[in-house]
Amino acid sequence: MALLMKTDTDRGPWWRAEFAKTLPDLEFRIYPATGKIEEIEYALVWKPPHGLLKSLPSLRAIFSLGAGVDHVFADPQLPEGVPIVRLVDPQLTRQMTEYAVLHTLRFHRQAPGYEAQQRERVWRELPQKQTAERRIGVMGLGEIGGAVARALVGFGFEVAGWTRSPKAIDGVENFAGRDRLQAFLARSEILICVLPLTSDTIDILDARAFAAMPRGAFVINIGRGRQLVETDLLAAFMSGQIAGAALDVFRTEPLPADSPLWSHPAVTVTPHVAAMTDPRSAVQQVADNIRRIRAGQKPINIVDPRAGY
Ligand code: NDP
Ligand code: OXD
Repeated sequence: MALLMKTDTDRGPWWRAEFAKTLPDLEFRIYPATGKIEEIEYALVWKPPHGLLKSLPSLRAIFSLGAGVDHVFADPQLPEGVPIVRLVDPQLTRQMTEYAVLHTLRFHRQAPGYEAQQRERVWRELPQKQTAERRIGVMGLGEIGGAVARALVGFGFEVAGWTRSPKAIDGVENFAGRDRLQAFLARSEILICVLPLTSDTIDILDARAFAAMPRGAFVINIGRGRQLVETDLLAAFMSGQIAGAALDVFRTEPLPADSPLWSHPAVTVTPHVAAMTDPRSAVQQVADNIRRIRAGQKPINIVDPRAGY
C-alpha cells in the first residue's frame, strides 16, 4: 500500500528519505508518478489538483502538508467520508512564533523609524513605550496563535486574542465572536493575523477593520493572503491610519512583480516562509496518524469540513 505526495517544492525526495526511516514498509510516491491508483491509501498534499483526491478509490486519509487546509477545501470534488488532517507540528509552531515575535519587536522598538533615520544620517531618539503599555492583538488563538500570544505575554506585552469560541489563556484577554471584533481591533496597536482562511475570515482585514484600530497601528499577516484587502491597506498607509505591515502571505502568490507592496516603504514582504514545513519533525505527525489508522483508530487533528479549519 502506498502514500502519494503532491508538493509544490523540491522537498519530495527529502520526505521520501524521512518516511523510509520512519515507516519503511510504506511505498512513497510523488505526484504525478501515481502508479496504480488503487494502491494509494494516503495522500500528503499541498494544493492538490482538483479531482485528484476523488480519483483515488482506496484513500483512507488526506494529510495537509501545512497547518492550513484551505488549499484542500479549494477542490470542489473532494471524496466524501475521507478525513482531512491538518499538520500540527511543534517545529512549525515555533517558526511561526519566531516570525510574529520578530516583527512585533521590530514595530514596538521602532526599527523601521530608526532605519529611515539611518538612511538620512539622523541621530534622534524616538518616543518608546514599555511593553506593558503596548497592546497586541492576535487573531486566532489556536495551535499557532495560542503559542504566539503566550510568547508575547512572556515579553510583558498587553495581549488580547480574537477567536470564534471563548478561549482561556493566562495573561491573554479573550474577545470571542464577530460582535466582539470591533472592540478587539480598537485596542490593538499591533495586530497579528494567524487565522485559517474560511468563508468567515476572507477579506477580514479591510478598510473597516483598519479604521477601527488605533491611529498609527501595525499589521502582521501570517494567516492567508485572502484575509487582507491589499488595496485597503495601501489606502490606510496613505491616510496614516496604518503605519506599517509585515506580510508573509498574499492574495496572489508569488506576489506579482508589479505589486506596489514590493516597494512600499511601510511594508516588509516575505515569500510565505513564516514557517516552512520541515520533514524531519512533520513526518512524525503523519506517521503517527498512519499507525493509528492501521490500528483501527481515528487520526488526530482531523478538521471540521463545516467550519473549514
Ligand atoms: P487552529 O485551527 O489551531 O486555530 C485557528 C484559530 O482561529 C482558532 O483559535 C479559531 O477559533 C480561530 N478562528 C477560526 N475562524 C474564526 C472566526 N471566524 N472568527 C474568529 N476566530 C476564528 O489553526 P493553526 O493555529 O494551526 O493555524 C492557523 C493558520 O495559520 C492556518 O490555517 C494557516 O492559514 C496559517 N499558517 C500560515 C503559515 C505561514 O507560513 N504563513 C504556516 C502555518 C499556518 P476557535 O479557537 O474558537 O476555534
Ligand atoms: C501552512 C503554511 O499552512 O505553510 O502550514 O502556510
